[in-house]
Amino acid sequence: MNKKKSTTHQLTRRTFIRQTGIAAALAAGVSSYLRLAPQAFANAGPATPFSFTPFTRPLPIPGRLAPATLNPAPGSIDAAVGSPAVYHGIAPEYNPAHAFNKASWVLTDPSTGKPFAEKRHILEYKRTQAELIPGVKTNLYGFNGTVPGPTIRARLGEPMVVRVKNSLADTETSLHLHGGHSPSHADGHPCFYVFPNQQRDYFYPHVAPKVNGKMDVAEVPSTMWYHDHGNDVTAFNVAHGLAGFCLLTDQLEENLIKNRYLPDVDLRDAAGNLLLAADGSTQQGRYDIPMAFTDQRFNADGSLWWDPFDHDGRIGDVFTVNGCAQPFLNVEPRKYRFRMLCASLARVYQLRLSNGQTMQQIGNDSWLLPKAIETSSLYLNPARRADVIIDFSKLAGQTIYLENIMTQTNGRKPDGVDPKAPIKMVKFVVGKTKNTAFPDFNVPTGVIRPHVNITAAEATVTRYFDFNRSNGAWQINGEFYNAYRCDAHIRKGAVEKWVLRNGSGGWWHPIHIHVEAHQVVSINGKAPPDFLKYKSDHTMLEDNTTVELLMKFRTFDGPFVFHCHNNNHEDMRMMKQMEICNIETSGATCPPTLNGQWFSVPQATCGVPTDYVKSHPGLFS
Ligand SMILES: [Cu+2]
Repeated sequence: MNKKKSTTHQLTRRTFIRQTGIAAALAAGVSSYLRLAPQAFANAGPATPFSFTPFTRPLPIPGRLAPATLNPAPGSIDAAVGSPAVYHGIAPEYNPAHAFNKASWVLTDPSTGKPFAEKRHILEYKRTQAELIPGVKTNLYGFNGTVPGPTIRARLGEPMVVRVKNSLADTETSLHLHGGHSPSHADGHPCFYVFPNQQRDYFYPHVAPKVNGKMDVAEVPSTMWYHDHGNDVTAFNVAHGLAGFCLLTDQLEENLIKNRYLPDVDLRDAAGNLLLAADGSTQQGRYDIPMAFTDQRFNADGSLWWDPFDHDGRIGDVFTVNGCAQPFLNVEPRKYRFRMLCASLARVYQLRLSNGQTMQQIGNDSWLLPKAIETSSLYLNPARRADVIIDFSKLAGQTIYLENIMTQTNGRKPDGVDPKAPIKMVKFVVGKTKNTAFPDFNVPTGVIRPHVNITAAEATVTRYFDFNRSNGAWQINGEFYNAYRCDAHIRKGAVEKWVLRNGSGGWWHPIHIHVEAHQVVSINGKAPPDFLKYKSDHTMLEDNTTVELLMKFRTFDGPFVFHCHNNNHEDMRMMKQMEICNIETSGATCPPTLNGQWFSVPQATCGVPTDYVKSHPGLFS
């Protein structure tokens, strides 16, 4: 019943978009149609009609994605469109002729001395039900039925195939590994659909760009997350639960763990043996806890409140962590590592501890920082991750809270920080003793992960992107997103400077750029705060703000996107497509932009699935 209501809304919007020809209008750059979609709800929505006692339920820790046998095996079927097993075709990396043949990127497993074997998994989009609020059943979408989805455990140089099944009857999906350095076909391009009742293999090589023939330790991600990225429907799908963590280690981070600079990412006994779950998956380490924050709003029947015509950005009035409204967490009096993720669509958080003590931020977005930053509060906007150490060692027997002091009443931007109006997010109940079988850890005072600075002098191309609003929807450089248009044709190997500008006085846009980390150089002409000086996979573009950033494009060619990660803005077309061309030779000429015609290029050349648009000419019309 609940889902029916939500689904009806969604279908209404999608049907509305298609039946009214909005997609065609968008493609043509026509904006007058948007008068058909007024800002029916200028405010955040009606208050959630449930009350509950907070901090009565423990923080859920997502399980790990279990290993799976894929039958038929990846690569064993021809890339036949319509194949019930692998709809969009096999990852082109299985083609020995492909430039990114997977064999050349596999690292040696230090525990066996042999190349890593390929890991295989299944992620199924399915309907599920959960009690985000105690006693209130809410129909949701969940990867493998859980909210958040199971945590993917990855290793640098260990290839992975995730067979994605779409068991949602009525929506096209696309899976994005956010903060990952992945081939185009597996990057979650919003139009590389997995259609209802179809499946598709995503190949993740889990690599970092190479320098002098070796993968660069400075580029290796730690805390990625995955979420749905389907065209038009990302906001609805993410709000309904389609998000999860992906935690990756490399030799550097494994050494940090071994030398007790960081806690173990996996659950082990005191002798160091991995403790596997019944399904064969690894489990989350004792002192390393992921926390995904969302804000939700509910209808009286328990379903999520959803306004299909809210293009401001959805703001909830119930705060959940890992799918549980205001949980508690029992901790020992010692240090913990928390991987915090803002999985909200539009809400910005400023987090602090209720006792005023500081935290050590050791990572921003996917990457560990070169040095820990001591801070009394953490800034988290949509899609941002903060990798944080909290020390409970002097708090035995006490209780403290993680609090949000940022107030926000609509999706446009936060109202501001109000230290006098904290919202308690998590209650930490500190025990009196700690388990001495497991040693303490202390973040290194020296370098955690090195950072290689990109200098402005390296940039050979400068691009300007203006983020603006047009008749209630969202544009970049005066255009709505169009999958048939290439907005930035980029030479692989190039260093580029991008200037992101938001001249509006009333809107914030967190801009996410796929495939590569970027380095923020300046915000309104000034140096960024310390935690933003290194690598990011998105940048918050506040109102009346210009951000300059540098990025290098490496490893992969093909189409990728960049967009606002206020998912409601993204769905209303604040997105652009870039194509990275495979000609690295200096002085050589890139071929003319494919202008969205990449679907007609053989997959071994362009790295994208075969023929998906050609067989579905109605997709964009
Ligand atoms: Cu935006």
